[in-house]
Order: sequence, then structure tokens, then C-alpha cells
Amino acid sequence: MSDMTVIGLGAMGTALTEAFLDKGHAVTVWNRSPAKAHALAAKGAVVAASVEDAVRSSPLIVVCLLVYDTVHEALAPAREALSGRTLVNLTNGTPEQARAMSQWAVTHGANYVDGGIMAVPPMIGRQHALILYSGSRQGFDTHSEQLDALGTSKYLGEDAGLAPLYDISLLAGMYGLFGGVLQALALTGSAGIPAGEFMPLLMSWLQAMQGGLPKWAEQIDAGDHTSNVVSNLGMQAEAYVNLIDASKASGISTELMLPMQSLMKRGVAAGKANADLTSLVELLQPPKQ
Ligand code: FVH
Repeated sequence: MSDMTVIGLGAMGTALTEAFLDKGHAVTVWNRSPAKAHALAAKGAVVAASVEDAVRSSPLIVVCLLVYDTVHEALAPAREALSGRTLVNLTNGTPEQARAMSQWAVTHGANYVDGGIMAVPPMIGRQHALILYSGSRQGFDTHSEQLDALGTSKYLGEDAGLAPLYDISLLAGMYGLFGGVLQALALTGSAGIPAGEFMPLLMSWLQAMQGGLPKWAEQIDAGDHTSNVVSNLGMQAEAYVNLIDASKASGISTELMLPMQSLMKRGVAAGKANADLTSLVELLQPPKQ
């Protein structure tokens, strides 16, 4: 018997396996393309001949595949073997996919824990790799010590959909930031300014703006977007036009910038010109009943 099985040996599954091995655990692995297991076998992992053998080898099954459809496809031949084990699925997906997978796993007698990895493979095994978990409390508590080998574990609650909800929300913040950074570098780059020269300014500007985010949270939780406003939406919507015009004048695509402008315009049209930018969150959400 191994301590855990890792199913999926892509960039992330390989990093997860290495972190378990580094902590001295006995690990069984399985991957669709067997060649990816060779290097791990040399480090001490046991390579299972089939996905069913892999599941039968351990009480803890960690899955990290490309998408949820892949997980269903890969685990189908091993479903009878899942009974009495804990299935931890670290594949990226939606809250709905996680809840459906949880139901499927519970039907087959497994404890189901969904997970969101807030780290890239080289970070795995270190404290700053945050791994979000939700789903079976019993399954998580039984294996939390082993899972701590992967990074800092954070359990969010019994609803399996919570980990992917936090995961995609954190990714939404990241992609918003990355989109803005790409636009900034396209603008400065078109004027011949090297990215390396502009980046320190951009980083300190973003850090300064980040300081205002706790106030955003307070305003959004209170539903009050009009007290102590220092940069109202009406003013920001006017200034934003310059960002679009300057991009166009330099031949730079505005495709990343236009959706925000459209939301700002909608906010102004809805009478929020004197409110803070935080008021736009209500326009993104479905109307309150
Ligand atoms: N790598 C990263 O930076 C991010 C960090 C945050 C979390 N993500 C998510 O982790 C999942 C796996 O990502 P990955 O980086 O390991 O991805 P790949 O290196 O492309 O490996 C994909 C594995 O999935 C297997 N696979 C694909 N299709 C099938 C299938 N039909 N049946 C069985 N297995 C399948 C693939 O097998 P193979 O191609 O080697 O045979 C790999 O094991 C993912 O959800 C990220 O969003 C990573």
C-alpha cells in the first residue's frame, strides 16, 4: 500500500508527486502516457499498470488532469475501487462541475474533496503555494497532514463548489491585472520605451492602488458606494476615453479595454456618476429579487 496515489503527471501532477516524495511518502502514480512516469519511478514512485490498480493502491487519491471531462473519462474504469477512499481533485473547473463530481464520487462511496491550486509547478512544496480545499470535512481532516506537503492548505467548507469559486475569482483578479499590464506595455513599447524601464513604475503604481482595496471590500459589503468618494465614476469614465483614444492613435488594439469602458458608461447611464467605481460590481451581478 502507498500513502497516496497521484493520477495525472502533467507539469502540475509531476510537481505534486515530487513534493510528496520529498516528504518521504510512498506514492503510486498513473498517467495516460506512461513515459511521463519514468523520471518519477527513478525517484521512488511506484508506477501502476492501470488506473484501477492506481486507485486500489492508496487511501488518498489525488487527481490533477487537464479538465473535468478528462477526470470523468480517466476515473470511469476505477469507479468501483473508489469506495472507502478519499478523492482529492485538483483539476481546474467550475463550482458546478465540482458539485457534480462530488455527487458522482459519493455515489461510489468515496469522500470527495475539491481543490484549487493557487501556484505554478515550481512553487509546489513551498509555503507560498496556496492550495484551496472544499468538500468532505472528514476526507480533508483525515489527510490534511499529507496534503500539507504540497503547500499551505486552506479548507473553505463542505460545499465542494467553494474551492473552484475562490480559485476562479482569484484568477479573475489576476487576468484583470495581467490584461492591464499588457495594455500598458503595448502603449509604452510603441513609443520605444523598454518594458524593463517602465516596469518599476508600473509595479509601484499598482502596489499603491492595491492599498485602496480593503476600502473597496468595506463599501461593497455595506452596499454604500457614495460616502467619502475621492475619484468618482463620472470623472473616471471621462478620463478612460483618453486611454482608448491614445491606444487607437498608436495603432494599439483596444479589445482589452473596451469592456471596462462599456461597463463605466452603463454605470453613468444608471445614475452612478457621483458614486465610487465599486458601484459597478452591482451591474455585473444579476438583478436583486
Ligand atoms: N501548470 C500550471 O501553471 C497550473 C497551475 C494551477 C493549476 N493548473 C491546473 O492543473 C491541471 C493540470 O495542469 P498541468 O499543468 O499539469 O497540465 P498538463 O501539463 O497539460 O497535463 C495535463 C494532464 O492531463 C492528462 N490528460 C489530458 N487529457 C487526458 C485524457 N483524455 N485522459 C487522461 N488524461 C488526460 C495529461 O495526460 P498525458 O497527455 O500526459 O497523457 C496530463 O497528465 C489543469 O486543470 C490546470 O488548469 C495548472
